[in-house]
Amino acid sequence: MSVSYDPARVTVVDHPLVQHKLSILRDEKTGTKQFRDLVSELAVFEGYEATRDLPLEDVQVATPIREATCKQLAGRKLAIVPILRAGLGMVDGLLELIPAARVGHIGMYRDEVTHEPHEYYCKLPQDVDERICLLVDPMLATGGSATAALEYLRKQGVSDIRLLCIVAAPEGIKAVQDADPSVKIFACAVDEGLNESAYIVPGLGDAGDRIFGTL
Ligand code: U5P
Repeated sequence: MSVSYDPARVTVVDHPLVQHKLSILRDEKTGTKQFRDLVSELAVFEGYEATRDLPLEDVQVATPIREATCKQLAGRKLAIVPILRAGLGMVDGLLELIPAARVGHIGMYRDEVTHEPHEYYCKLPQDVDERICLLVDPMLATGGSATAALEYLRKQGVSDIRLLCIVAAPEGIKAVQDADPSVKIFACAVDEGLNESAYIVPGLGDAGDRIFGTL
């Protein structure tokens, strides 16, 4: 059964370099160190797309040649919010891109029987409601964790949230879109769907285990 979601609210970052790196990431033979590096690299590409619409303002710069009117970022600051534990793998890449961003953490674990998400730890920047939040988790499977994290951030007053995942399942995209009509979703690939254990097919397995070598 195919799941329909609104493709207009999903950006698939399908740059050739992204597709190439993602193929290596999916390969079961790829080891922990390379997997971790690739997750970080893919986060940079996603961060680049997810920040494409940040507002700019003029700034005067004295180059060695003359004065010039240049651009700098204006407006709201950013927060990177990984969903623990796999989301941590995307933080370093995003911080390379946006060094001034603050980092908040949301801990969700998934009940192995019911697949329901449970929140066990949350620590966010104090002014999170004034920031654009990049909520990150490499895998958007059922969407349970992302939906719960989004709900939590909305309760803290965050208005602009961009969900960055590497691989998404249509089921997860639909669940997130149904629960939160204004979130923007970014993914490197939208896969076929979920298996009976709520893993993404073909996916890449358990992202947290592959990032941290706990297989
Ligand atoms: N997850 C994976 N691989 C999958 C499916 C899920 O690693 O194929 C993990 C991710 O770590 C993510 C969570 O944090 O499960 C998302 O699951 P869900 O709440 O979207 O179902």
